[in-house]
This record gives sequence, C-alpha cells and structure tokens, in this order.
Amino acid sequence: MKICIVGQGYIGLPTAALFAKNGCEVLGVDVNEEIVKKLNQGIAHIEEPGISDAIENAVFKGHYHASKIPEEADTFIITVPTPYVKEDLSCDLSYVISACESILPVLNKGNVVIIESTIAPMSTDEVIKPIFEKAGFNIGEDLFLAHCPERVLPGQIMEELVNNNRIVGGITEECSHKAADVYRTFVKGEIIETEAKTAELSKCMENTFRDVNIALANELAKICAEIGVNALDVIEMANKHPRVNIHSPGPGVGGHCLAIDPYFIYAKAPDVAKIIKLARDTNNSMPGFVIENTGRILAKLDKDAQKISVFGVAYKGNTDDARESPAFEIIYGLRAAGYEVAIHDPHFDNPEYVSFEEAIKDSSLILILADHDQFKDLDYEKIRKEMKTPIIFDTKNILKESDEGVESINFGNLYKFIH
Ligand code: SAJ
Repeated sequence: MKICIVGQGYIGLPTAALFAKNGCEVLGVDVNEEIVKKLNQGIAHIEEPGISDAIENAVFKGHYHASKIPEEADTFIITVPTPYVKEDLSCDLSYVISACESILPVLNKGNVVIIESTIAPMSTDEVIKPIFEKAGFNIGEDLFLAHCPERVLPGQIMEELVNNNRIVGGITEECSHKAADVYRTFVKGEIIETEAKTAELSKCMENTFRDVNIALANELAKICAEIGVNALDVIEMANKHPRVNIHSPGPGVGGHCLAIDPYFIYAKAPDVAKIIKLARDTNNSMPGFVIENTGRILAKLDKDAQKISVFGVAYKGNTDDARESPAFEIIYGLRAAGYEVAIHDPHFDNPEYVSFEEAIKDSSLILILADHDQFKDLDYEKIRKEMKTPIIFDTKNILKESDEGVESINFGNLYKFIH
C-alpha cells in the first residue's frame, strides 16, 4: 500500500514512520522546505522517543521519502493543525481545506482519504466532503472518506499510536471499513467504526470532559479561598468516594487541546453549550486569580516586595511545551502590577530566563506554575539565604512538606494568607 501523509508534525511524522515500518511505501508531505530536506536525509525534526531511529531506518530502506508536493497513492492521511478563529472561537479549517485541495490533482478512483486533524463536529460532512464531490467523486462509491482523530500523549506517541483504541468515522459504512483496514496495518488497539460526526464530537468531548472537570476543581479552589476551607483536603476526602474524581486546581489550562477543542463544540451550538463555555471562562480566569492572590499574599507578608520569581512556563510538567501556557498571562499581569519578574524554567533555552540562583536573589516570592520534577526538591537553604522574604506560592501543589523558615502556600492554605 502506498500512503501519502500531508503534514509532517507531531502526529503525521510518527504515523508515517509506523506505516513505513510495517511494509508500506510512505510519502510525507509538508509545506516547509527545510523540514522536507531534513526528512529526506533521515533526520526527524521533532523530539519524540523512537522517532529519530524510525525515520532514519525508513529513509535508509527506501520506505519513506518527503516532498512538498503530494503524489499518487492508495491512501491519503491529513494531519495538519486546526487553530481556532479568534472572533467566533470556531474551528479554523483553512489548513485542512488547502491540504485536501492539494491532493486533488493526484487523487484516483478507489482511493481512501482520512482526516486525522481535530475538527469541529460536522466538518467532514459539511466542509470536507464537498471539496471531493466538486472534483467529481462519489463518496462511498469511488472515493472513501473518513475522520479518524488521533489521541496520543506527547512523549509516548510511537507507543500509543500502536496500542491505543481508534475511532474511525466514515461518511458511509464502506468508508469506515476501508479506513479501518488502513489502520489495521499497525494498530493493536480496538478500531471502532462509526459516523464521521460522531468521531469528530467524541474527540472534542474527550478534551472538553477534562477541561470541565479541571474548571470544577478551580472553582472549588476559589470557593475555599473565599470561605476559608482547605481545598486540597476537600479534594482528597471527596476522592475517597469510589465514584468521585475531582481533578487538581492550577494556574489555568494550557496546551493545544484542552484550551482549544471545547471552543469547537461551543461555536457550533453557543446557545446550549453553556457548561462548556463557562468551564473555559473559569479556567481562563485562573491566571487573574493567581495574580490577584500573589498581590494579596505580598501585601500581607512583604508590603514593599519588588521582585517575584516565576518557576516554570511550560503548560505541562517536565516538557518544553509552552503552547497556550497560562504562565505568560501571569508574568504579563505581575509586570503590569509593577513587580520585577525573573523567570526560571530549566526546560527552556531562552536567554531571557535565568538560573535558580539568579531567579531567587533578593526575590520576595517564588511562584511555581509548572510541575517540573526539578521544582519538587528545592534548595531551601539557598532560598532562606538569598531571598528577601522566603515565600513560595505553589499553584501546582508539588511541594509536599513545608520547610522551616520558608512560607509555603498552595491552594489548600491560601485562605490563611489573603484575608
Ligand atoms: N490540568 C489542571 N488540572 C488537572 C489536570 C490538568 O489544571 O487536574 C492542566 C495542566 O496543567 C495543563 C492542562 O490542564 O495545563 C492540560 O493538561 P493535560 O496534560 O491533561 O492535556 P494535554 O493537552 O497535554 O493532552 C490532552 C489529553 N486528553 C485527555 O486527557 C482527554 C491527551 O490524551 C490528548 O491526546 C491530547 O489532549 C490531544 O491531542 O487532544
């Protein structure tokens, strides 16, 4: 089978590597010339365990090559980004549309086309299908179109692509069968066949489920700060119930999935998607909550504080991924409030970020915004010695024990420091 995969990013490239490893002839298409050049030399441009060897091998054996232009193939898979439109929060399908249009000149009767990019419900039926119909194809008869969302965890993509269950949503049953057969090449998990719109909405709902639950935990943190209860104790107690799983409060929700996918649903049905929008608003309000309470803590413990040390800009612990990270809004807000903000994040090679020692020097407060392992075991002796006032506001609740001489504040005991 020859497969053409349009978009060679975090999903497209590992997917290409796995098809190549399993006996397919694979063409990876990308608009970026630099990426194409590198890939043809067998060099993977993304950081992901296992991908470098897999691509090097595939190129060496002649099973994979990259190009800016699609070629004829049996199956086409689209893995390009879908941002959201700022004005109405809807799903921006422009990359998906141009990827679909780019394969039209090389598309033949009998081909299978699969959209893997996360898209709003109804996109395959209402926007993507007409592109191919206009080109003269009869979907389900001479062209087989399906949406098959990816669901993988960065850092484990090569493994999860093989072992996770997949949803395959075809325009017709025949489309689902044909697309499912494509994935059977390497997928060991269950392959569930459904309609395109069901696959689209289930992917968006998976991330919405998490966003809404995080919002509930964040709301609890706000309630507890106001009425004087330890939110973290409440969560621990409530989660002893076998059917309760309150998530963790934090400085806000980052990343490309939880912070964006819920909007795709909301934009489709804004009059009814009320909880979804409220959850987004609640999570978006957390940077403001952190800024406000940092100010309150300092007003109580160090009235003339000038410097704050932000620890962590990544949206996810132990990664160098800062997409949609709430840290930036917090840094901006603290600076706007007049504080000098030093940023420390050992996962980034940014000349504006400083070392642990430089960050804490003469600082009045360490604000932990990412759950990196490096922050779980801080050098308290240095903190006591070098900081103006040794206060830590740990918004990720990663410091388990407070150390003598260091004021350790989190969403559990916050209420004691702000009233
Ligand atoms: N967060 C909290 N409280 C929590 C859990 C997370 O504040 O209790 C915050 C994190 O700090 C982070 C954000 O939420 O800022 C997102 O966290 P995440 O690591 O759970 O999510 P992503 O965006 O890295 O990955 C999600 C995953 N989806 C689900 O768990 C339903 C992943 O499986 C998907 O593959 C990915 O989205 C995707 O590609 O859609």
